[in-house]
Amino acid sequence: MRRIVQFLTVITVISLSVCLLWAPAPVLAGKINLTYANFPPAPTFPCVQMERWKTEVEKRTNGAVSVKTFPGGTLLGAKDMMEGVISGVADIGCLSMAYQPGRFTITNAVSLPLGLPNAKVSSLVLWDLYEKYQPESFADVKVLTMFTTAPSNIMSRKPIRTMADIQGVSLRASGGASEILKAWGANQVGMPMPETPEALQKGVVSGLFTSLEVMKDFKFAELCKYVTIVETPVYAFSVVMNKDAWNKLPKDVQKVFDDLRVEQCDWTGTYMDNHVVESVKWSRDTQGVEVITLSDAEKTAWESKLAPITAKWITDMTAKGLPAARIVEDIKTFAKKY
Ligand code: 3IO
Repeated sequence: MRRIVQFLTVITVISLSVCLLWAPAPVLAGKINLTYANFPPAPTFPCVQMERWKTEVEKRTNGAVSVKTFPGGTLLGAKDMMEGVISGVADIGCLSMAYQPGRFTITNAVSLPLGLPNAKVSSLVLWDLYEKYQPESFADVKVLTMFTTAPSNIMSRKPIRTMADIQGVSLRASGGASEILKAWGANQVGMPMPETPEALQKGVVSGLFTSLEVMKDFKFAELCKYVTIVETPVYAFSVVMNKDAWNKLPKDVQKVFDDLRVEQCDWTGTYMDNHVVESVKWSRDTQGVEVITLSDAEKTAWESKLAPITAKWITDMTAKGLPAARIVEDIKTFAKKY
Protein backbone atom coordinates (compact mmCIF):
# COMPACT_ATOMS: atom_id res chain seq x y z
CA MET A 1 0.00 0.00 0.00
CA ARG A 2 2.76 2.37 1.00
CA ARG A 3 4.57 1.62 -2.21
CA ILE A 4 1.52 2.47 -4.27
CA VAL A 5 1.07 5.79 -2.46
CA GLN A 6 4.73 6.58 -3.03
CA PHE A 7 4.43 5.65 -6.66
CA LEU A 8 1.33 7.83 -7.11
CA THR A 9 3.06 10.73 -5.38
CA VAL A 10 6.02 10.48 -7.70
CA ILE A 11 3.73 10.36 -10.75
CA THR A 12 1.80 13.37 -9.48
CA VAL A 13 4.96 15.36 -8.89
CA ILE A 14 6.27 14.51 -12.35
CA SER A 15 2.97 15.44 -13.99
CA LEU A 16 2.80 18.71 -12.10
CA SER A 17 6.37 19.60 -13.04
CA VAL A 18 5.63 18.87 -16.67
CA CYS A 19 2.55 21.11 -16.45
CA LEU A 20 4.57 23.86 -14.80
CA LEU A 21 7.33 23.59 -17.39
CA TRP A 22 4.77 24.03 -20.14
CA ALA A 23 2.89 26.75 -18.31
CA PRO A 24 4.96 29.74 -19.52
CA ALA A 25 3.86 28.79 -23.03
CA PRO A 26 1.79 31.50 -24.64
CA VAL A 27 -1.36 29.46 -24.51
CA LEU A 28 -3.26 28.55 -21.39
CA ALA A 29 -6.52 27.69 -23.08
CA GLY A 30 -7.38 24.12 -23.92
CA LYS A 31 -6.22 22.29 -26.99
CA ILE A 32 -7.09 24.03 -30.24
CA ASN A 33 -7.49 21.84 -33.31
CA LEU A 34 -7.47 23.46 -36.74
CA THR A 35 -7.93 21.98 -40.21
CA TYR A 36 -5.87 23.28 -43.15
CA ALA A 37 -6.95 22.42 -46.71
CA ASN A 38 -4.75 22.52 -49.78
CA PHE A 39 -5.47 21.59 -53.41
CA PRO A 40 -2.28 20.16 -55.00
CA PRO A 41 -0.39 16.97 -54.02
CA ALA A 42 1.69 16.86 -50.83
CA PRO A 43 5.18 17.14 -52.39
CA THR A 44 4.38 20.42 -54.21
CA PHE A 45 5.41 23.84 -52.89
CA PRO A 46 2.00 25.06 -51.59
CA CYS A 47 1.92 21.97 -49.36
CA VAL A 48 5.58 22.23 -48.36
CA GLN A 49 4.91 25.76 -47.09
CA MET A 50 1.75 24.48 -45.34
CA GLU A 51 3.76 21.85 -43.40
CA ARG A 52 6.35 24.47 -42.47
CA TRP A 53 3.64 26.79 -41.15
CA LYS A 54 2.04 23.93 -39.18
CA THR A 55 5.40 23.02 -37.62
CA GLU A 56 6.14 26.62 -36.64
CA VAL A 57 2.67 27.21 -35.19
CA GLU A 58 2.74 24.00 -33.14
CA LYS A 59 6.22 24.85 -31.89
CA ARG A 60 5.52 28.51 -31.08
CA THR A 61 2.31 27.70 -29.22
CA ASN A 62 4.04 24.85 -27.40
CA GLY A 63 1.60 22.36 -28.79
CA ALA A 64 -1.53 24.20 -27.66
CA VAL A 65 -2.52 24.51 -31.31
CA SER A 66 -2.62 21.40 -33.44
CA VAL A 67 -2.98 21.75 -37.22
CA LYS A 68 -4.31 18.87 -39.28
CA THR A 69 -3.29 19.27 -42.93
CA PHE A 70 -5.25 17.99 -45.95
CA PRO A 71 -3.13 18.09 -49.13
CA GLY A 72 -4.24 16.95 -52.59
CA GLY A 73 -7.78 18.32 -52.47
CA THR A 74 -8.83 15.80 -49.80
CA LEU A 75 -10.85 18.43 -47.92
CA LEU A 76 -11.37 21.24 -50.47
CA GLY A 77 -10.55 21.43 -54.19
CA ALA A 78 -8.78 24.16 -56.15
CA LYS A 79 -11.85 26.19 -57.06
CA ASP A 80 -13.82 25.63 -53.83
CA MET A 81 -11.10 26.83 -51.49
CA MET A 82 -12.27 30.38 -50.75
CA GLU A 83 -15.95 29.45 -50.35
CA GLY A 84 -15.04 26.38 -48.30
CA VAL A 85 -13.08 28.47 -45.82
CA ILE A 86 -15.74 31.19 -45.63
CA SER A 87 -18.39 28.57 -44.86
CA GLY A 88 -16.13 26.72 -42.42
CA VAL A 89 -15.63 23.39 -44.24
CA ALA A 90 -11.97 23.99 -43.40
CA ASP A 91 -10.58 26.44 -40.85
CA ILE A 92 -7.69 27.37 -43.15
CA GLY A 93 -7.21 27.03 -46.91
CA CYS A 94 -4.50 27.73 -49.46
CA LEU A 95 -5.63 29.02 -52.82
CA SER A 96 -4.22 29.94 -56.19
CA MET A 97 -5.83 33.28 -56.97
CA ALA A 98 -5.41 32.66 -60.72
CA TYR A 99 -8.38 30.27 -60.71
CA GLN A 100 -10.90 33.03 -60.03
CA PRO A 101 -9.38 35.97 -61.94
CA GLY A 102 -12.37 38.29 -61.52
CA ARG A 103 -12.37 37.80 -57.76
CA PHE A 104 -8.89 38.85 -56.67
CA THR A 105 -8.28 41.70 -59.08
CA ILE A 106 -5.87 43.78 -57.00
CA THR A 107 -3.65 40.98 -55.69
CA ASN A 108 -3.62 39.28 -59.11
CA ALA A 109 -1.99 42.43 -60.52
CA VAL A 110 1.36 40.86 -59.56
CA SER A 111 0.64 38.45 -62.45
CA LEU A 112 0.91 41.26 -65.00
CA PRO A 113 4.13 41.11 -67.05
CA LEU A 114 6.02 43.60 -64.87
CA GLY A 115 9.36 41.83 -64.64
CA LEU A 116 9.24 40.74 -60.99
CA PRO A 117 12.61 38.96 -60.62
CA ASN A 118 11.97 35.98 -58.35
CA ALA A 119 9.54 34.39 -55.89
CA LYS A 120 11.04 35.97 -52.79
CA VAL A 121 10.73 39.54 -54.04
CA SER A 122 7.33 39.02 -55.62
CA SER A 123 5.95 37.31 -52.50
CA LEU A 124 6.97 40.29 -50.37
CA VAL A 125 5.60 42.69 -53.00
CA LEU A 126 2.29 40.80 -53.01
CA TRP A 127 2.08 41.16 -49.24
CA ASP A 128 2.81 44.90 -49.45
CA LEU A 129 0.09 45.25 -52.05
CA TYR A 130 -2.40 43.39 -49.88
CA GLU A 131 -1.52 45.52 -46.84
CA LYS A 132 -1.77 48.81 -48.70
CA TYR A 133 -5.08 48.15 -50.49
CA GLN A 134 -6.80 45.76 -48.01
CA PRO A 135 -8.89 44.39 -50.91
CA GLU A 136 -12.61 43.88 -50.40
CA SER A 137 -12.22 40.32 -51.74
CA PHE A 138 -10.72 39.28 -48.39
CA ALA A 139 -13.32 40.98 -46.19
CA ASP A 140 -14.88 37.64 -45.17
CA VAL A 141 -11.65 35.91 -44.10
CA LYS A 142 -8.50 36.44 -42.05
CA VAL A 143 -5.43 36.42 -44.33
CA LEU A 144 -2.59 34.39 -42.81
CA THR A 145 0.01 34.83 -45.55
CA MET A 146 0.53 35.26 -49.29
CA PHE A 147 3.22 34.17 -51.70
CA THR A 148 3.91 33.69 -55.38
CA THR A 149 5.59 31.20 -57.63
CA ALA A 150 8.89 32.00 -59.31
CA PRO A 151 8.45 33.64 -62.75
CA SER A 152 6.84 31.32 -65.33
CA ASN A 153 8.54 29.60 -68.25
CA ILE A 154 7.19 27.41 -71.04
CA MET A 155 7.44 23.61 -70.71
CA SER A 156 6.56 21.70 -73.88
CA ARG A 157 6.76 18.40 -75.72
CA LYS A 158 8.11 20.14 -78.84
CA PRO A 159 10.82 22.81 -78.85
CA ILE A 160 9.67 26.44 -78.93
CA ARG A 161 12.53 28.62 -80.17
CA THR A 162 10.68 31.30 -82.10
CA MET A 163 7.35 33.11 -82.12
CA ALA A 164 6.42 30.95 -85.13
CA ASP A 165 6.94 27.80 -83.03
CA ILE A 166 4.37 28.77 -80.38
CA GLN A 167 1.51 29.61 -82.79
CA GLY A 168 -1.52 27.44 -81.99
CA VAL A 169 0.33 25.20 -79.51
CA SER A 170 -2.03 24.07 -76.71
CA LEU A 171 -0.50 25.16 -73.43
CA ARG A 172 -2.04 25.06 -69.96
CA ALA A 173 -2.09 28.23 -67.85
CA SER A 174 -4.40 30.19 -65.57
CA GLY A 175 -5.10 33.85 -64.78
CA GLY A 176 -2.56 36.45 -65.88
CA ALA A 177 -0.35 33.82 -67.50
CA SER A 178 -3.25 32.96 -69.84
CA GLU A 179 -3.37 36.50 -71.19
CA ILE A 180 0.34 36.36 -71.94
CA LEU A 181 0.05 33.04 -73.81
CA LYS A 182 -2.77 34.45 -75.93
CA ALA A 183 -0.67 37.52 -76.80
CA TRP A 184 2.08 35.20 -78.04
CA GLY A 185 -0.32 33.22 -80.21
CA ALA A 186 -0.56 29.96 -78.24
CA ASN A 187 -3.82 28.08 -77.84
CA GLN A 188 -4.26 28.85 -74.15
CA VAL A 189 -6.08 26.15 -72.16
CA GLY A 190 -7.22 27.04 -68.63
CA MET A 191 -7.38 24.49 -65.81
CA PRO A 192 -6.17 24.16 -62.21
CA MET A 193 -2.75 22.63 -61.73
CA PRO A 194 -3.95 19.26 -60.31
CA GLU A 195 -5.77 18.52 -63.62
CA THR A 196 -2.67 19.19 -65.72
CA PRO A 197 -0.84 15.82 -65.44
CA GLU A 198 -3.80 13.98 -66.97
CA ALA A 199 -4.33 16.64 -69.66
CA LEU A 200 -0.67 16.29 -70.65
CA GLN A 201 -0.84 12.48 -70.61
CA LYS A 202 -3.93 12.46 -72.82
CA GLY A 203 -2.57 15.10 -75.19
CA VAL A 204 -5.30 17.64 -74.38
CA VAL A 205 -2.38 20.04 -73.94
CA SER A 206 1.18 19.69 -75.19
CA GLY A 207 2.77 21.78 -72.51
CA LEU A 208 2.25 24.28 -69.74
CA PHE A 209 3.25 27.72 -68.56
CA THR A 210 4.19 28.17 -64.91
CA SER A 211 7.20 28.05 -62.56
CA LEU A 212 9.76 25.33 -63.28
CA GLU A 213 9.78 23.49 -59.94
CA VAL A 214 6.79 21.54 -61.35
CA MET A 215 9.15 19.78 -63.78
CA LYS A 216 10.38 17.78 -60.80
CA ASP A 217 7.45 17.88 -58.37
CA PHE A 218 4.86 16.72 -60.93
CA LYS A 219 7.45 14.83 -63.04
CA PHE A 220 6.46 16.92 -66.08
CA ALA A 221 10.07 16.54 -67.28
CA GLU A 222 9.19 12.97 -68.25
CA LEU A 223 6.89 14.33 -70.98
CA CYS A 224 8.04 17.91 -71.56
CA LYS A 225 11.58 17.69 -72.87
CA TYR A 226 11.83 21.41 -73.67
CA VAL A 227 11.82 24.53 -71.56
CA THR A 228 11.72 27.99 -73.16
CA ILE A 229 12.94 30.71 -70.81
CA VAL A 230 10.70 33.78 -70.73
CA GLU A 231 10.72 34.53 -66.96
CA THR A 232 7.26 36.08 -66.59
CA PRO A 233 4.70 36.14 -64.91
CA VAL A 234 4.36 34.89 -61.32
CA TYR A 235 1.20 33.23 -59.97
CA ALA A 236 -0.26 34.59 -56.71
CA PHE A 237 -1.46 32.49 -53.76
CA SER A 238 -3.09 33.32 -50.46
CA VAL A 239 -3.70 31.42 -47.25
CA VAL A 240 -6.99 32.39 -45.62
CA MET A 241 -8.70 31.50 -42.37
CA ASN A 242 -12.37 31.30 -41.43
CA LYS A 243 -13.33 34.52 -39.60
CA ASP A 244 -15.17 32.82 -36.70
CA ALA A 245 -12.34 30.33 -36.18
CA TRP A 246 -9.92 33.29 -36.09
CA ASN A 247 -12.05 35.29 -33.66
CA LYS A 248 -12.24 32.33 -31.31
CA LEU A 249 -8.45 32.08 -30.99
CA PRO A 250 -6.83 33.41 -27.80
CA LYS A 251 -4.95 36.70 -28.29
CA ASP A 252 -1.54 35.10 -27.77
CA VAL A 253 -2.25 32.52 -30.48
CA GLN A 254 -3.42 35.29 -32.82
CA LYS A 255 -0.11 37.01 -32.21
CA VAL A 256 1.82 33.87 -33.15
CA PHE A 257 -0.14 33.71 -36.43
CA ASP A 258 0.30 37.43 -37.12
CA ASP A 259 4.03 37.28 -36.45
CA LEU A 260 4.29 34.53 -39.07
CA ARG A 261 2.55 36.42 -41.89
CA VAL A 262 5.49 38.17 -43.56
CA GLU A 263 8.02 35.60 -42.38
CA GLN A 264 6.04 32.94 -44.25
CA CYS A 265 6.01 35.03 -47.49
CA ASP A 266 9.78 35.24 -47.26
CA TRP A 267 10.28 31.57 -46.36
CA THR A 268 8.06 30.30 -49.16
CA GLY A 269 9.57 32.63 -51.77
CA THR A 270 13.07 31.54 -50.80
CA TYR A 271 12.10 27.85 -50.81
CA MET A 272 10.52 28.27 -54.26
CA ASP A 273 13.55 30.05 -55.76
CA ASN A 274 15.94 27.37 -54.50
CA HIS A 275 13.65 24.55 -55.54
CA VAL A 276 13.40 25.86 -59.12
CA VAL A 277 17.19 25.68 -59.44
CA GLU A 278 17.16 22.11 -58.11
CA SER A 279 14.31 21.10 -60.43
CA VAL A 280 15.99 22.50 -63.55
CA LYS A 281 19.23 20.72 -62.69
CA TRP A 282 17.36 17.45 -62.15
CA SER A 283 15.46 17.90 -65.44
CA ARG A 284 18.65 18.50 -67.41
CA ASP A 285 20.85 15.93 -65.72
CA THR A 286 18.46 13.02 -65.38
CA GLN A 287 15.64 13.67 -67.88
CA GLY A 288 17.55 15.06 -70.87
CA VAL A 289 15.55 18.28 -70.88
CA GLU A 290 16.81 21.08 -73.14
CA VAL A 291 16.59 24.63 -71.77
CA ILE A 292 16.09 27.09 -74.64
CA THR A 293 17.05 30.77 -74.41
CA LEU A 294 15.47 33.05 -77.01
CA SER A 295 17.77 34.92 -79.39
CA ASP A 296 17.97 38.69 -78.86
CA ALA A 297 15.76 39.32 -81.88
CA GLU A 298 13.14 36.85 -80.63
CA LYS A 299 13.28 38.28 -77.14
CA THR A 300 12.50 41.75 -78.47
CA ALA A 301 9.58 40.37 -80.47
CA TRP A 302 8.17 38.42 -77.49
CA GLU A 303 8.53 41.35 -75.13
CA SER A 304 6.84 43.74 -77.55
CA LYS A 305 3.63 41.71 -77.15
CA LEU A 306 3.57 42.22 -73.38
CA ALA A 307 3.35 45.98 -72.86
CA PRO A 308 -0.20 46.22 -74.29
CA ILE A 309 -1.40 43.68 -71.67
CA THR A 310 -0.58 45.98 -68.76
CA ALA A 311 -1.85 49.05 -70.64
CA LYS A 312 -5.17 47.31 -71.33
CA TRP A 313 -5.45 46.13 -67.72
CA ILE A 314 -4.98 49.70 -66.51
CA THR A 315 -7.66 50.98 -68.89
CA ASP A 316 -10.15 48.23 -68.03
CA MET A 317 -9.66 48.38 -64.27
CA THR A 318 -9.71 52.17 -64.17
CA ALA A 319 -13.09 51.94 -65.89
CA LYS A 320 -14.19 49.65 -63.04
CA GLY A 321 -13.16 52.29 -60.53
CA LEU A 322 -9.83 50.84 -59.37
CA PRO A 323 -6.70 52.98 -58.95
CA ALA A 324 -5.10 50.71 -61.56
CA ALA A 325 -2.18 52.90 -62.65
CA ARG A 326 -1.30 53.48 -59.00
CA ILE A 327 -1.36 49.73 -58.32
CA VAL A 328 1.05 49.03 -61.19
CA GLU A 329 3.37 51.81 -60.01
CA ASP A 330 3.23 50.46 -56.45
CA ILE A 331 4.22 46.98 -57.59
CA LYS A 332 7.27 48.41 -59.34
CA THR A 333 8.16 50.62 -56.36
CA PHE A 334 7.74 47.84 -53.79
CA ALA A 335 9.94 45.55 -55.91
CA LYS A 336 12.81 48.08 -55.76
CA LYS A 337 12.76 47.92 -51.94
CA TYR A 338 13.90 44.31 -51.85
C1 3IO B 1 1.36 25.64 -58.79
C2 3IO B 1 0.12 25.24 -58.30
C3 3IO B 1 0.04 24.09 -57.56
C4 3IO B 1 1.16 23.31 -57.28
C5 3IO B 1 2.39 23.70 -57.75
C6 3IO B 1 2.48 24.86 -58.50
N1 3IO B 1 3.56 25.45 -59.08
C7 3IO B 1 3.16 26.57 -59.70
C8 3IO B 1 1.81 26.72 -59.57
C9 3IO B 1 1.06 27.85 -60.10
C10 3IO B 1 0.05 27.46 -61.10
O1 3IO B 1 0.35 27.14 -62.22
C11 3IO B 1 -1.30 27.40 -60.64
O2 3IO B 1 -2.13 26.82 -61.34
O3 3IO B 1 -1.59 27.92 -59.56
